[in-house]
Order: sequence, then C-alpha cells, then structure tokens
Amino acid sequence: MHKKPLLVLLLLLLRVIAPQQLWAEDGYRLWQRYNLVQDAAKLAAYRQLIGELIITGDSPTIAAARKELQTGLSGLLGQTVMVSKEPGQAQVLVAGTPASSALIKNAGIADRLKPLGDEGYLLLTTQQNGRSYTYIAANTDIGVLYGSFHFLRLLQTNQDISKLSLSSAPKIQHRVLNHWDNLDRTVERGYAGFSLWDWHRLPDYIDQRYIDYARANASVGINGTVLTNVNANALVLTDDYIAKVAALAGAFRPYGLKVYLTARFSAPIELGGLKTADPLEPQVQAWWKAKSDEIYKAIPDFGGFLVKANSEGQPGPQNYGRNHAEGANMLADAVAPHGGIVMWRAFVYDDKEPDDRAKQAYNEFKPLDGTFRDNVLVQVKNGAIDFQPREPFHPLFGAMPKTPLMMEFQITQEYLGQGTSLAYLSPMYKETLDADTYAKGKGSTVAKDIDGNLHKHQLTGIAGVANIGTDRNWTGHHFGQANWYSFGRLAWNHTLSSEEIADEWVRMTFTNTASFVKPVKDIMLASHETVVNYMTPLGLHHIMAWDHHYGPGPWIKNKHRADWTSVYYHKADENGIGFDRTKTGSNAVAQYFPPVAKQYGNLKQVPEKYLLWFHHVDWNYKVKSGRTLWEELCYRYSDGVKGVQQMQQTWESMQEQVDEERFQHVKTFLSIQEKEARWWRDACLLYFQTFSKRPIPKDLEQPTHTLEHYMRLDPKFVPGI
Ligand code: BDP
Repeated sequence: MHKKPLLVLLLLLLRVIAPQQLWAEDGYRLWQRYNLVQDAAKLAAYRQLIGELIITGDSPTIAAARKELQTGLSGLLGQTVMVSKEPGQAQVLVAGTPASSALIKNAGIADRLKPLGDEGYLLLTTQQNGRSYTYIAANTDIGVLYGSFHFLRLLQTNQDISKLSLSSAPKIQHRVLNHWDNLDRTVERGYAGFSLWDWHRLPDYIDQRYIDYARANASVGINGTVLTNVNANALVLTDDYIAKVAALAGAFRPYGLKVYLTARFSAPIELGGLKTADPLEPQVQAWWKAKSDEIYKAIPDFGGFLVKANSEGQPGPQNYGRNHAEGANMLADAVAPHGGIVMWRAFVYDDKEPDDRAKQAYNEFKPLDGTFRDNVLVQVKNGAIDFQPREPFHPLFGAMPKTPLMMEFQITQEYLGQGTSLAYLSPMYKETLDADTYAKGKGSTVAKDIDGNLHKHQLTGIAGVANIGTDRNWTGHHFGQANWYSFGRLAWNHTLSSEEIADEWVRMTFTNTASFVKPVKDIMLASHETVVNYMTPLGLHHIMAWDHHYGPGPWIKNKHRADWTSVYYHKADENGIGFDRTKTGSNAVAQYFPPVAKQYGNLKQVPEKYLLWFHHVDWNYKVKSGRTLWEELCYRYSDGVKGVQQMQQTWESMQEQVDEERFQHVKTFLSIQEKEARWWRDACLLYFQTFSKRPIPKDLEQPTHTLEHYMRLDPKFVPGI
C-alpha cells in the first residue's frame, strides 16, 4: 500500500517531464518539438483556453490537422486534449471549414473567410455564452492544416492566444523545394547525407520520414516539391518510376504538397526511341503528351515539370535550332489539359564562351518575353552568376513584363561553406527580394515581380534548392534547418523580417528563454555577412576551389574555358582587382533599368558590397572607411574570421541552456568553420598580395602558411558533387 503514493508521484512527474525526456535532442523533430510550455502562467492560460478540441470532417488533410493538433497540444500542454464532437463544458478550440464544421459555418465569419482564398486561414477568438471559442477556420482543408500549424507556433513561441484575430494567406502561389537528388540517391550539392527518396523500396515502403518531411513543409506553407535533379535522368519518366513517384505523391497529398519532376529534354529519344527531341516535331509533341497523360493517370494532381535546358551540357531546344520558349511551350501544352505548369530555368550556361557570363541569361530570355504559354514560369536564380555568397539581383527581374518570373534561391550552401558552416540565409534572400528593379519606377522590388503585383500576373512561384538529406537532423548542420524554415516562411510572406523568422525558429527549435534567444538570434543575423567577409568581400565572386567548390581557389586558371576559372572573375593585376561591368568593360550594368545601371555603374555610388562585382578598382583606391582597397580587403577578411570567433564565444556561453547533444554538435561545427575562415582569409590574401605587392597591415593576424601550402590543399571526395 505504501508504494502507491510514490507511484502516483512518479507518474505525475513523468507527465511533466515526459515530452522532453522521451526524445533525444538529435534535431530530428526540427522546429516541431512540441515540448511542454515552460512559462507557468502561459501554460495555465493555454490549458484553460484549450479545454477541448472539436475538429470534425474526415478528409486525409483534416485527419492530418487533427493528429497534429492532438500531438502538438498534448506535448505543449503536458496533458491529453479531449477531442469532442459538440462543445461540452470547457472552453473550446474549433478547427475546420464551413463545409466540414457546423460550428464554423454558423460562426458568422463568412466575410472574413472570403478573401483568404484556398490556402489562407483565420485564427479568431470569440465569446459565446460566457465561454471562449477559438477558431482555426479556412475555406479549404489545407487552409485548416496551415492554420493549425500557425496556432501551434503561437503556443510554441509563448504568444498570447486569448484574443486572436489574425488572418493569413500566401503571397506567392507555388512555393516549391527543388531537390537535386539523383536516382542513385546521391545529391548534387547536397551535404546532409543521401537522398530521402528510397527509390529501391518504393512504391511499397513508405518511410515515416516522408510524412515528417511533408509535415515540416506544410508547417511553413511549402506546397510543392521537385523530386529530382535538374541535371535530369529520363529514367524517372518510365512506368516503374512513375509508380514510385505516385507513392510519394500519395504520402504527401494530405499535407498539400504536390510533386513535380525534372524533364530531360532528350527523353523522347532515350525512352521513346525517336530520332529527335525537336519540340516542333509532331511526334515529339505527341510523345510528351502521351507521357504526361500517363503521369496524370497515376498522379492526378501532379504539379508539372522543371527543366534545365541547354545549360552545362543538358540537352534542350537549341540542339534543334529552337529557342527556350519553343521548348517550354511544347511541355506546357502537354501538361495544360491537366492543369500542370512548366518551370523553365533561366540558368543558361552554354558551350560558347561569352564576353561576360553574367549577361547570358538576360540576352537569351529577354527577347522571348511574351512568347511563353500561360502555364510557363521562367525560373531565375537570385543573381546572374550562380548562387555566390553575395550577388546583386538578377537583371531579368522586372525586365520581362509579359512573363511570370519565378525566384530560385539556393538553400543548400554550395558556395557558403557547405555542410559545416553556420550561415543564416534569410538576410541574403531578403536582400534580393527587397532590391528595387525600378522597372516601373521606384518601389518596383524583386518581390513584387515574383508575387505578381508588378506586372499583374496570376501565376506566381518561388523555389529553393533543398538542403535536406538522410542525416538524422535533416540538414547536416543544425542551423541549416533555419534556412529551410526561413525559405518557407518567406515564400509564404516575403514581408516578414529575417529577425522575426529567426526569433520563431530559435524559440521552437531550442527554447523561449530570453538569455538564449537574443544572443543566438544575433549570431544568426550576423552570420551571412561574416561568411561573405571571409570568402568574397566587397563584391568578389566565383573564387572557390575547382569543381567541388569547397574552400578557396582564387588561383584557378587555364581550364578548358575561361568562364569556369576564378581569374576570369576577379581579374586581379598589378593595378587593381574586380570585373569591370561598366561601359568601359562588359557593360553588363546596362541590363539593369537606368537608375540601377547608373548607380551600379558609378564607382562612387555603387554599394560597397558590390564594388568589385561591377568595377575594376585600383589597389590604392580610397573606400568609405578611408582605407585603401587593399587594406580594406585585408580588414574584411580578418573581420570574417573574427565574426566566426564571436559566434564560437556566444555559443560557448549557451552551454547551460541547450541540450548536450546539439550543443556539442554546433560547437564542433563552429570550430571547423573557424578553421575554414582562416583558410579562406590566408589563402585569398596571400594570393591577391602577389598582385597588390603590399603588406598585410601589422595589426592583423598574419597567415600561418605559405601560398604554396594553400594551393596544394586538395580535399578528395568532397560530398555533393
Ligand atoms: C551550379 C551547381 C551545379 C548545378 C547548377 C544548376 O554547381 O551543380 O547543376 O548550378 O543550377 O550552382 O543547374
């Protein structure tokens, strides 16, 4: 008998600590940890307001929302939440659509729901008969799911939920991840293990990871995923693989996540046995139509195709003397009867060496404006070269009024330290989104072009090249999760600030404790600039190591084409450094609208962060700090290293506030990053010094090795190639 109270005590204790203790903090749960709310007052308030949950309806999406709310709330509140059909005595949380829930239908909120479209939602508190009703209401089931995630986020971040009145709808229609995943499960530029898609075990085995992946995406509103690499393999279009793709689509469907595939342009030859893939040939068109019909038969809500054509050796319409629009339109016609879209990439890098590679996409695509079908989006990378640590916005933005342009960001950190660097990329995304193209005068931001406002397009989209793999924590670096998260949040609402997004992510992923949130947010917000400083300050670009792109390689030259080398981009010589893209050089600035062209083209007015992107600048040139360009370069590189050391110090002081497993993981990665930062700084400064012939200022740390040492470093089997 005397054992009973003890048992009760033990059970009680378990109930309080269980949510934290039952899971290892290995990062698997991402920002969806749903640990018990630590703030006692908040916890009490939440428990009271969510006395019971009413979520009627039986669609798979409503079922997913119900499950998420039950799991989430029981974790956050530390108690099981009653699910009922009718309001009882407690205060109630009601989720649903007017069609799935009589309570929502009769709540008198029809007017507020109307403008929210088919993905938006409303979170609203009302008082009825002296009781509080909290509604998660939407026009569609997927809106209910999105609203449920938002509601959970409010609890996860300890917000007041007693007087809710907020609605939200996405600003961009297609919010898509691009996986550069190969069918053998390697991932091009992937640094978090292998591909999530276990093709061999598909279609029969549905890994729980697929569901958790879909949940994570839905929680930030990502509604599409391209499963395969842009360097495409036609095999995925065969019957066997279509069945596997259909199985994945089935797993994702309840979460509103559509699947897309990359289309290899030469597939009619490789799979269909045709002699040509010429888009104007009727038999080629017929092949794609039949193939699309077959795909849609298996996957009725298939999203469509993403295509990389005539770039880096990929086949395309130009092989047959046709242009990009003719290629895109053929595929667009094939998917149009099914409501599909084509995302045609503007990342073109052909086999002829241009005078300036930065100009190529604009030169090829601008003249095609107005010739694409209505269901084609042209997908443009954020900058004109290739996902460099920092790039000015791509001149195509704003410049194709008759064509919806889709943004392509890179989430995976190909040029930003890959899997081992902490670089929070929201500030980089925002820099592009907020840039003013001046296409229709001041305020014509890139964001307005891609959300359809600038040129009045209905069809809109944004893509992020995924950083996700089989690593237990999904993204290799724990902080890589923040980039997946922030891509999704910005895709939904590009007006959010990097700070707000970091704040949410840190609270949900780690803790709400202010003494952790603030400093960790600070290191995140400074991290991108830090990486730019130790890699490519002042507008330098494309000076990374050959092929695998890991580490510095400003000395890369004499390859089979100049525009694959570093010397082509930095053009360092005895006089100075930088790529002259003004009138006296390649005149790439002229591709921008006049106010931008004028600013970037003027040595005195160009933002310093883009200085060497647009100008070849004398080593003695005085920059804003009053230093010479050479000195400034030395200080920037050194600041980059110091920035990493600062991150290390901050993280070190967080030990008490973070679980041991993630603390050690991040700590170790930061020490790798510090080594990498020194490596970049020393290698680049020693190399550029051979031209500047000036000393590294004495107050700065001097390189530890010789230039030859750095030039000899040649890591093998770098992941992600
Ligand atoms: C570059 C990558 C390469 C990709 C290419 C692309 O190095 O692996 O195939 O972009 O976007 O950044 O197509």
